[in-house]
Amino acid sequence: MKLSVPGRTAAAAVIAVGALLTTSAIAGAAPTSQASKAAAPDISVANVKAHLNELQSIADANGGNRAHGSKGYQASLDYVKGKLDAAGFTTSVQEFTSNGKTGYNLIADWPGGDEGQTVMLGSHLDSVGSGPGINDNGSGSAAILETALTVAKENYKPAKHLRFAWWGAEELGLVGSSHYVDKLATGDRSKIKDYLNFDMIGSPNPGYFVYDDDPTIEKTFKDYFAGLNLATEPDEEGDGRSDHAPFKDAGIPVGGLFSGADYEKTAEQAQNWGGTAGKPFDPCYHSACDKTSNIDETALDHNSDAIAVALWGLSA
Ligand code: DTR
Ligand code: ZN
Ligand code: ZN
Repeated sequence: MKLSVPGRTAAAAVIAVGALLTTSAIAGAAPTSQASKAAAPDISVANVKAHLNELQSIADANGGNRAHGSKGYQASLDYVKGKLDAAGFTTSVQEFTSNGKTGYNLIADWPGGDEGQTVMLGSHLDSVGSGPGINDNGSGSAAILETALTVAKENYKPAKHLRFAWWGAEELGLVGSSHYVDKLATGDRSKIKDYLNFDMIGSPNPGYFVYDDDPTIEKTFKDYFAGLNLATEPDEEGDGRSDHAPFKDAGIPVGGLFSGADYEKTAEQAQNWGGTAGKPFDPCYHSACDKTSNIDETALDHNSDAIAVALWGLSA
């Protein structure tokens, strides 16, 4: 169920101003107007990378991956949960079965806000079996973890309720996120006003793709990147290919960001974004080389900050 237009319009206005001020804040200028209270803080890319280093170490210590049903996945979930518990989130672990193995979703609620108007962010935490999955999808998982920790550090108290999720078994076919949506009580589906998905946001030959599903969420992100003078393209390849799909199928407004996978960057895209034309956005997609060296820091930084701008703007 969508918010009424006025609410959406107001949210869009707050977001646009917030994005402008946030960009200036990130650029160093001091925001000066009342609207600055709505401005999102910078997300520390150094902290996001520290989470990626931890996920890399976990994979290294557990057979080289963090796949569904593995000790590496369990250790990844334990790491994220420990950080959130320490920061004051209310966490829960949801079990499911896939391919004869037990899978786990991690759900974290930030206390407060109107639960009838929940803004939810999600990323899948599992990797494929062939590698550590640092871009796919440590990048999204680490970015929303650092965003959640920044919410706590800022003691952000928005009008709406904030929920974060780390999904299991996405690589087996969106299994964890589908299980979560299937188990939602019918009345609870309409309480989720926005679901934002982040799956691969640090690709080494990056593109800047914005999901073109819900127009308000899409505008949030496009305004932010416009403030950076960065062109974006709709994520047309991604329809149905990540954890936003079950939410969209349930009628929940969805959006998100993507920096590209195994298809090749065009000459025009290289003109706009830099990087190498004729090469994949992520040459290590689903491979053993998807390690911490497989991350473009600038893309990770911009996308992490965009996540915060959208969260602050949509939840005010
Ligand atoms: N399904 C994701 C990667 C992904 C998301 N959108 C696209 C579009 C085109 C190719 C891959 C993807 C995963 O592998 O986890
Ligand atoms: Zn994948
Ligand atoms: Zn993925």
